[in-house]
Amino acid sequence: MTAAANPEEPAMTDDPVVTPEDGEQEFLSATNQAKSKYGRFNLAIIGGSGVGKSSLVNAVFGRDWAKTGKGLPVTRGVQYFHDETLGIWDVEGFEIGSSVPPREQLRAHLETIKTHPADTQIAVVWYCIKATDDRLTPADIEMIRELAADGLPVVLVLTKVDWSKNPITGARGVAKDLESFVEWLEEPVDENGEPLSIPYERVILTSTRDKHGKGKGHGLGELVAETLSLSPENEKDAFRIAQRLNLPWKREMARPIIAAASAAAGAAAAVPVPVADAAVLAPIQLGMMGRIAAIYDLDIKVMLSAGALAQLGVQITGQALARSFLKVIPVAGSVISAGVALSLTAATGEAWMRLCEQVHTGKIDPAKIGEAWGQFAPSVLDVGKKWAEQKVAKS
Ligand SMILES: Nc1nc2c(ncn2[C@@H]2O[C@H](COP(=O)(O)OP(=O)(O)O)[C@@H](O)[C@H]2O)c(=O)[nH]1
Ligand SMILES: [Mg+2]
Repeated sequence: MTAAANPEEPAMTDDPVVTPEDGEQEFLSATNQAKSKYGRFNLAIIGGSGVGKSSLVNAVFGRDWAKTGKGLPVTRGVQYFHDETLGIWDVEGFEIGSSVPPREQLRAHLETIKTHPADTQIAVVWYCIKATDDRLTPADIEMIRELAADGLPVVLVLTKVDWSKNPITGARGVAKDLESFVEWLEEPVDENGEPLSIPYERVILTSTRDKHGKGKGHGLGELVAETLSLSPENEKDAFRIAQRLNLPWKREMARPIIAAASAAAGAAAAVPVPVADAAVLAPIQLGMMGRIAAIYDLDIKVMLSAGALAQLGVQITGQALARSFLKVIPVAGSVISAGVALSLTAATGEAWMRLCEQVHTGKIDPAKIGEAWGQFAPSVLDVGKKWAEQKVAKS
């Protein structure tokens, strides 16, 4: 169909205002800026070999470092595993039979860690004990005091908890021994019944699987909530990004980014833009998408290797969508007004956020993100909804 055959159809142009390479650049620099703004979250996990430290990291952060063994051996009993968004200090707890007292041993480890760069410094500590141990040793108590003396917030994590289900009420419960251990931990006393001060912030019972090696685990949601609340203010976003259990936190971070980009798109179309020039919105939309990708900690390199990003940039220029939208909603006119630009961007941001979620949770292969976008890309209906929402908001 030519423009002449359909005079109402705005003139088409095949010259993209934004080339795929520009789009890719826009996306990547937004991602990189976001990543460096949020930084890396560093957690120390202390506990004997086999207590389940690696399993916890895997369950909460979705990193399988234990198997790859790509940690940096820092000193005997201390390893540092890291990627862009997460650093784990894996500390093997007290070596039985060591001639150095536990407190001094840990002191030495902490001093070594302090010689490392600022972006590797510990935010929170998970001190791990097997739930079946059902007591804290004097060495544990000394080490927890040493950590707190350094100003580090300590969560006492009981691992490998074996929950049983009451067959009648369905309530989850733990063995009597563990129950009394937890009671003691809530208000520890010495052998004379005198109160003991052991400066952990919270006790959390966890498991990463059931005793048959199955299931998703328990107590992990509580563990991430507590870790977030103990994290220093300027490291909370880094934690929200590094963890993989709580998706609503990520949405809470993404939504203001979508709102800001939508407003920027509206401003860019303050003087209405012909549909053919819809690509002026592309840099705004791609920047928004890059920032959202950072929140979901998506592996940009994997996405790039598939050439998917360049392809996306073309799909997202929004021309086709704008054109179809304007056709069904004639009152919008034949140009992209501020309201239409805003609606297009809001719908695109929302769709991209949902796609990122699917990739993040492993439901979509990052290498296939280009194909998947076809299913997630906002429809005329989605744009219409956003358009109606902002009409209502205005009136
Ligand atoms: N039943 C049960 N086994 C677990 C749990 N967490 C870890 N394990 C098992 O305990 C062993 C040691 O776990 P790992 O995470 O490697 O411990 P790490 O040495 O502290 O890093 C592995 O065989 C895990 O499968 C759990 O919550 N329940
Ligand atoms: Mg391990």
